[in-house]
Amino acid sequence: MNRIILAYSHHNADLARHIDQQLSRIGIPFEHTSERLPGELASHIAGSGEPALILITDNFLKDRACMTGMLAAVQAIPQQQPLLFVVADGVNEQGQKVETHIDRMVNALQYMNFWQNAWLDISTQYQQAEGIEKQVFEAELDAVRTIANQVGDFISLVRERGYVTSEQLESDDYVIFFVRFGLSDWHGQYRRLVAQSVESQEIVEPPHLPEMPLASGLLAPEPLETPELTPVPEPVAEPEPTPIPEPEPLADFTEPNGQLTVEDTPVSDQAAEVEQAIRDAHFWLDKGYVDRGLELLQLAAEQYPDNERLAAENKAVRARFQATEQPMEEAPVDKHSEPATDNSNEAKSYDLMGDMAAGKGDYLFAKYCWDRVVELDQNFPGIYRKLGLMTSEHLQDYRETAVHYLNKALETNPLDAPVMLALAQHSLQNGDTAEAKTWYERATSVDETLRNADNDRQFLPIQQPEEVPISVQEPVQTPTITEVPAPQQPAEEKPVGPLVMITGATSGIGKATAELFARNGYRLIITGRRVERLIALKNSLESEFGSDVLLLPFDVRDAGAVEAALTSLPEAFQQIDILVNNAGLAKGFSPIHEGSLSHWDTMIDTNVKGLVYVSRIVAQGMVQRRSGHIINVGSIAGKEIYPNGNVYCASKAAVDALTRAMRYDLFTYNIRVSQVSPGHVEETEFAINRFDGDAERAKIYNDFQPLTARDVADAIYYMATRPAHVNIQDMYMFATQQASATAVNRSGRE
Ligand code: NDP
Ligand code: 8X3
Repeated sequence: MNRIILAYSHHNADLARHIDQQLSRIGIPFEHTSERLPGELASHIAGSGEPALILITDNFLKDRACMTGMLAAVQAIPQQQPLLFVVADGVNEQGQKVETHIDRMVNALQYMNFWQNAWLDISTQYQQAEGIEKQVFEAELDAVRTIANQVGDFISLVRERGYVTSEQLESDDYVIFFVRFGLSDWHGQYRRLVAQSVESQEIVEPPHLPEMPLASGLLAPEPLETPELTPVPEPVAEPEPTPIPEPEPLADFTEPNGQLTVEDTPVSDQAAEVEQAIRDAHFWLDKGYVDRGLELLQLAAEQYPDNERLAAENKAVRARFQATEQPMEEAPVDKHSEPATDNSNEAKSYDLMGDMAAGKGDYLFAKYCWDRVVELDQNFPGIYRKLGLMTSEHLQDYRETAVHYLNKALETNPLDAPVMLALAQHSLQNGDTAEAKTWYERATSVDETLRNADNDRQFLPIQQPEEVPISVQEPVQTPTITEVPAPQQPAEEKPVGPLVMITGATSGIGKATAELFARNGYRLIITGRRVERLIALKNSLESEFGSDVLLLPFDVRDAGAVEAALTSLPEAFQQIDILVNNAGLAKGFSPIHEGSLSHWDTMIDTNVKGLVYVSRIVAQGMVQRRSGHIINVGSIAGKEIYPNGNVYCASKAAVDALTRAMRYDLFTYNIRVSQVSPGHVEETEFAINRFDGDAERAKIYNDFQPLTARDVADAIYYMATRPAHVNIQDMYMFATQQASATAVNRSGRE
């Protein structure tokens, strides 16, 4: 039979020997390999074509010799080739146990930081070195940077391919091992052998193992020596034969894709992980890296949304740190925290690291480094500009982020022509030629040298050929044939339109509604949590329709934030004529006994409480002025229920009831209250949010034509533009192919 490569860091040789001793009882032949020179371990694993068991420990993940080339080596192992990752405790220099965790991506962060710090150490030496020594350090920097870049991906890969902990490996007499390496039939024998050797303390002959199931095309193994048996004590008097229980049928540990199934985290493990996450977060918070600490808590909260300890900690930490009103990145002034100069040195090092990475064309890593600079010092000179220009040019997948950086750069220098030119390019890529033209003109008004034929062709819309006047022989009172369009009113003379505020304007129905009102001359307050989206929408509404737009980012669930935003509006935006309560969402699709508390809280807090927090304040001004219109975005889910819709339906039923109740409260003040209740609507992020980002499950509109966001915007606009004496109570609307919440004609788009 073949061998199995047993790969590990030399620090963990004891554990490797232990596994070997246990399994070699039935002749499993392991070939041990641990790191020597950087990359050797990786090339051994990749080049052998043998099944492999890799011990992932803290030592392994922090060892340059182990990690060099490891990502590529594991990527090169074909899916069908047996591979088992075993995550086990590492050891420190004092021989004490060091736990290894990779079950959350937060854990990967720890290793990414480890390697970045290693990089920083070497970069300090590099800066001081000269001549040949400098070259040596440069090579070192490259190698360490590559690992820093890859360690996160490596951990993701291990998680994707499946792993077990060392305890899981040993449980039930190594059943997972036998299953993973295609030796299920032999587990019973192994079990009997273990039982016998425990009972009788006798040497038991190992059974003959079959050929290992290897991927086809792999080399035949060398003949193997019979493995040595574990030395056993002197034979003792023959014991009573004990009946050996028949092995139970093996559990199926493999999923269709061949990955190991690791069971849901048991409650006790969860508690330990939660404690670890809280400790990690405090580590950063105490050092003054508030945003990183909060991020760790947030990630943990996403993983364990129902964990009360975590929720309480999250709340307490946020209250403590966010109440200081310091910028998130600012370190609290604390005599234990690192002095400010440390931050600025670290920022400089990351900046340098980013420069080097960009110089070598490693743009993702450059972005990562410069993002860290921003984290350390938002005012680091030129950092947003560098990020914006580099991301625009080289990282197509980060276009929205690039626009955010560029806008931040303009905050520091509003006359930065190359930045404006880059924004023009983005507008063009978004299909917004009018906006592209505006940016181009702004850029060239600052720096004329940017104007050239290529740029003109790109950014200036093709001039329509002027109409050639028809020369008429007898030019007398001929009636005009073509209708002359009404002269455009110059922008500054445009009448000030009514003011409409739309919550949740960053996507879907809210965004379409904002565009429709802007197109028709309304002034707008657009709200939502995603600031970059609001900036982009404001820019496009301003350049396309010359609209007057105020962006007002806040979370509707946060009563304090709602109040703060709405009671400090600039004077020109204080008199809201129309409020469209649109912000809302569905989370989850489970029967009541399986629903998630956090999903329910999110829906009730957003769809119901958020709507009333906003309405309460806006309605106060309307009541004073005795005019206004509130339009709530309800849903057919508020009119009828459907299986698994429970809390979402309830929240929209609440919107339905509130619309009618608000009407009673407000009609004597001459205020209109309406609702739109749509069925399925596409061009929204509704489904992807409901299914927590699962794009497959979110494909619910493929086989019929639902309403579009614009259809709902039309309905809202229609209600808003009826004569003042008309109050449309509700528009209950479906796509033609949908007759009720559950009756959808999914026979294809008509
Ligand atoms: P989208 O997900 O595209 O839009 C939801 C909007 O709500 C986003 O702009 C989002 O902004 C905002 N929002 C969500 N949570 C908050 C929050 N806590 N604070 C502030 N804003 C928030 O979906 P839709 O356009 O479909 O959804 C709009 C409304 O339409 C919702 O009320 C939904 O229930 C309703 N609806 C949707 C239907 C559909 O099939 N799509 C059908 C019937 C009704 P950000 O994330 O930036 O904060
Ligand atoms: C959204 C429509 O049917 O998914 O409110 O609930 S539905």
